[in-house]
Amino acid sequence: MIIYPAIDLRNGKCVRLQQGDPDAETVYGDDPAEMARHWHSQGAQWLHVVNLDGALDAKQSQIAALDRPSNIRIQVPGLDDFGTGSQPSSLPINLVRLQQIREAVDIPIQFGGGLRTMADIKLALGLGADRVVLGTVAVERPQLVADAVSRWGADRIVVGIDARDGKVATHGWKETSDVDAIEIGHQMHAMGVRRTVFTDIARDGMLSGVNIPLTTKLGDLTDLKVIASGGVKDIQDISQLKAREHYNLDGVIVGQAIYTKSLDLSEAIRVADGPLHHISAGIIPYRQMYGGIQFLLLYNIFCEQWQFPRGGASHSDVDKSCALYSFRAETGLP
Ligand code: AMZ
Repeated sequence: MIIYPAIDLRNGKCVRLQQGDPDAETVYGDDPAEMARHWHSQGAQWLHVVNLDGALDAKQSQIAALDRPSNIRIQVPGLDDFGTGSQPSSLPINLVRLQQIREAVDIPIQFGGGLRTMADIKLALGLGADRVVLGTVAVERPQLVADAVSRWGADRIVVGIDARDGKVATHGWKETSDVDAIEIGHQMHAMGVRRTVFTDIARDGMLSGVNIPLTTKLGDLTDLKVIASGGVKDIQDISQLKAREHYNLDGVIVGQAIYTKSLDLSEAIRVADGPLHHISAGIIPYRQMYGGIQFLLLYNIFCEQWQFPRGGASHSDVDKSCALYSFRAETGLP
């Protein structure tokens, strides 16, 4: 499991928001490249960088005060054919920060926020992002995500599923769609996506613990690799996620917890780097009864615990039919 220290950028500074609220901002520094060096020195293997101004659509105010005249072309490696043939004459400040972080550290960077077109994605990759996160556009123009995966591969394109009460939020979380988080996960997997960053908005920046049920459900049901985000407080959260890595958990984003020091990044990395926990049944006690097998203990995967079998209404009921009956009654599923 990979630990991703988060560097959220607003007006070029490192900030943390609470539940994504632009008015609940704490500034943690005005040199993101220095922050990147700091997390790298603590053992970070990846960085998660968010352009909050981009996500919040505040692009117009983000033009960097570059010390070059606007008629000079910006040199972005591999971007000679940027957009329609022209190149931007100045970069939003947070994209300048991305470039500076890229120059400061040699670990991979996951970058998201405000990427709404193929040209945006190309620019972010050209400026040094190794992988980009697409949120709003996955709801509004899912085909663009599929096209991006075809062009750059599923390792470089991930979908950001930011959920408020199970529904996907967009535009810097100012809007909530009626799209279900699990449903869009299925849709994205069908379109070739293989990894998602899943954020529970209510927990983001709140140090209130990770939404483990919904995070594991997403990985389990959709087969997407899930990077958990929102609510990490301390090493217990990392251990709890690590114990559920087999639900397709690929990593976890840590923000507020490492900035407020309720979590030590190097300790988190040590726990996350440990071997995969295997949950295996081992020996299941049973006995031969009424010509069939009676299990003495059964593992309930929904409650994640061993239980005594409930038994059937008649002697001829076997454990499997009892278990199916109970499952149908409890879940309402066929
Ligand atoms: O904090 C916020 N208000 C916020 C945030 N952190 N809004 C969006 N984002 C992040 C998402 C995702 O990584 O978690 O921005 C990215 C999605 O941006 P977009 O512009 O593609 O929806």
